[in-house]
Amino acid sequence: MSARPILLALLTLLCAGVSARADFQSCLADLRREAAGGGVPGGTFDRVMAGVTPDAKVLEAQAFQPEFKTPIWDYLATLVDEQKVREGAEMMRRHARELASAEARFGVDRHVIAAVWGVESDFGKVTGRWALPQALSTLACQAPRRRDYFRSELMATLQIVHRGDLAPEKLRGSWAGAFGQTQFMPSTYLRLAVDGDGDNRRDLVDSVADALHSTANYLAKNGWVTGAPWGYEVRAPAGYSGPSGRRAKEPASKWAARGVRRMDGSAPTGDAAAGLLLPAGPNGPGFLVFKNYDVAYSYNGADSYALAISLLSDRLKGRPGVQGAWPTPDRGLSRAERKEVQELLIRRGYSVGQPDGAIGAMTRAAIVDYQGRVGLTPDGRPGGLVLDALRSGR
Ligand SMILES: [Ca+2]
Repeated sequence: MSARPILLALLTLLCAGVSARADFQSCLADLRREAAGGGVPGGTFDRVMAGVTPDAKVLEAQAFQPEFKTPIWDYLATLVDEQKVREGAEMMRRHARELASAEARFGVDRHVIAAVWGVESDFGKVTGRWALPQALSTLACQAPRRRDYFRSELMATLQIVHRGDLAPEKLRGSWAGAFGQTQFMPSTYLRLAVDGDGDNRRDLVDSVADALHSTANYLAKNGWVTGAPWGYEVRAPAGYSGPSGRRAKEPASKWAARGVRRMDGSAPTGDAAAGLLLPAGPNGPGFLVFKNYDVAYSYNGADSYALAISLLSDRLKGRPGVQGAWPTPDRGLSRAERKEVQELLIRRGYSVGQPDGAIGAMTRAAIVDYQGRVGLTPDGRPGGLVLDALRSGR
């Protein structure tokens, strides 16, 4: 190959880079005009967006699709583990005053407020590392899909700063823009965040009172029924093939007629509308769920999520967790057990980084290799069978 085609190719690449940068600058100029139209002064825009460049990693995060869906038992085992229950109880003691005032003001059960806080941000400890102005402007200008959505979330972010609720350097969260101790999207923040500590500022990053009051407000605005339960665990009859799901609501007593029983063997009673949830099919645990379960669902649109909130709130009240067995021979692991898997892999010479209970690409690769060696299905999933094998010294 002569030098000429290579030079041409390089030149093309260079031009593409220059034109992408120019496109981004003109998109930013557009956003600046739109923000001004919404009352955000140019100076505020420039302060928030100072030094922002497009971030390819955000686009990678948007494109990433996990290879397999997390089974519900894995999801619940890590999210509602003993550590979360212990820390939740401690945080409820430490913030009893803020929780009591949020409960009194919005009529929402304090254990549910604490459960949302624990699941969303591990009680304020894990709130995301992406700079929102950078992530949202990249998505608003370059995402292959949903640009308009991210554009309006960026506008909301600018409003939050403009109104004096937060300083620009506090705007850190998930790649998609959820942030703070409640992991609100910026538009939700604008709509539903409230001041809980009386300083007239809505600070869901550093004020626990503001975060707890705002969570309670969110749940109240989505229809929380004061004093009502989320639901309870039940057993469906063996081989049950009738209606199920959150939306198929019937009076609780009607489920009794279909053979559904509470865990103590008694029949469900009352005429409150309930859905029968069978998250792992008819051979796994079942739950009768009421309106307040739907309210938890509204926070994040998934049964796994709403169940985690509901079950954690039960555990924080001192009630037991799930009694029925999940239909799998390979149980899910808590964060402490996942950390143990990592430590035992390290002892066998694998490199998995710092053992922290968070399963990344390195740990997954190590598990695949180890599973292959001991004759387990090499799927990279950290489950009970892998832990048992490691503990037994294989
Ligand atoms: Ca405040």
